[in-house]
Amino acid sequence: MKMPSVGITCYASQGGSGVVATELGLHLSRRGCEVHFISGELPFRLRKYEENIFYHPVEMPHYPVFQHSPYTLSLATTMSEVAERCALDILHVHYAIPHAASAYLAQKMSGRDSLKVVTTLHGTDITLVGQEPSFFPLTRFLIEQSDAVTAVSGFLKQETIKVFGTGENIEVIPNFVDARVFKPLEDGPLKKRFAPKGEKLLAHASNFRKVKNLGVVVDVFSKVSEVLPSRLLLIGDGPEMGNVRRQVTQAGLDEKVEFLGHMDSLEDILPVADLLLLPSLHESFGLVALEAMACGVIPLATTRGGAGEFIQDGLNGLLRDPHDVEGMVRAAVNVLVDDEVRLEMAEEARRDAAGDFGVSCVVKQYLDLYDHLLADI
Ligand code: GMT
Repeated sequence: MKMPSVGITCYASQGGSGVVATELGLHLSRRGCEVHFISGELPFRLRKYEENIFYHPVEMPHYPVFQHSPYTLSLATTMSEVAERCALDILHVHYAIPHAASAYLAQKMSGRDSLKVVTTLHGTDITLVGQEPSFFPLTRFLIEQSDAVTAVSGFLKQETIKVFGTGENIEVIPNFVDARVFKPLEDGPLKKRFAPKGEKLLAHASNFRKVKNLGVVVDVFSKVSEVLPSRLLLIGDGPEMGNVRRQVTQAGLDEKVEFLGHMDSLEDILPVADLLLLPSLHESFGLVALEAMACGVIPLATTRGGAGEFIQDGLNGLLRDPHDVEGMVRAAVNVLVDDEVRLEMAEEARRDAAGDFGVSCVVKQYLDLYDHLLADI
């Protein structure tokens, strides 16, 4: 059977949707698909040569008449050129705005009905950006025009139907983690470096936007550290960083909090933690919580959104309302004081992450979707 040739477009900078798109491309290529990444910049996890992987940058002309260069149109042109030159079967775009619009144009320009467009909804493309009045009708149109739409959680599918009144056919394909890459770490020098006196390590990793509820991350840690010797690792960067730094200093936590900035290979650092804090105001999935689970790190995540579709509270992780600081502190302390409870939960977490949310299981769902679409031709 001929494996499909797939063009993948995503945001190249750090962020869950870019990670999922890139990892999907890499795993598809290892299964024999030709994968062509088409994006403004090289996706950050695509730094080394891999057979069957190609990268096509989007050229952006800069003319004085343009106040802003129209990326969406340049992307559409590159997509249609690559689709023709490389005989693509599928354009698979991650994050609806603006990628699904470019794919729609590219499909029309190619004039080929056999070129299919798959749109994967990730989160704020539906919950925030897509609902901006200036994007709302376009987002709905693109959902309806794509040959297939997937959402990373049942929550996101229901949100799409509720808000846009369309999307009954959306297929839920959850995010995934490569459990050979994200894996537990034996106690060793790295753990000693961050917890020299055997302190408990809490971590948070994100793009530091408001939705991540960083004030609560610091509040919860502050209270946990009053009860238990502990330290907090903050991984990532973004618009809320200034506020977080001020809050940490005002709370007198400078000695206990380490700012690690952007990290390309989260898998090197995440496993040193005992617990990951993700109290987002909403989170369509919360990929980092799944990655933590694969590392045997307990996720303490938000109840608002899709995290409850892979975290079972008290069994393989913890779920609390993002405003329930006291509840989060109690849950964190209960798990952290009892190594037996923590290790049992960590083992369960790793098993669940590597199973239904492991690479093989989820990549197969995408391949089945492609097969189904291409069988209709
Ligand atoms: O939608 C966003 O906020 C951006 C996006 C990203 O690129 O990080 O995050 C979303 O997609 C991730 C990958 O599917 C999910 O794990 C995140 O939960 C989701 N973010 C939100 O829903 C806030």
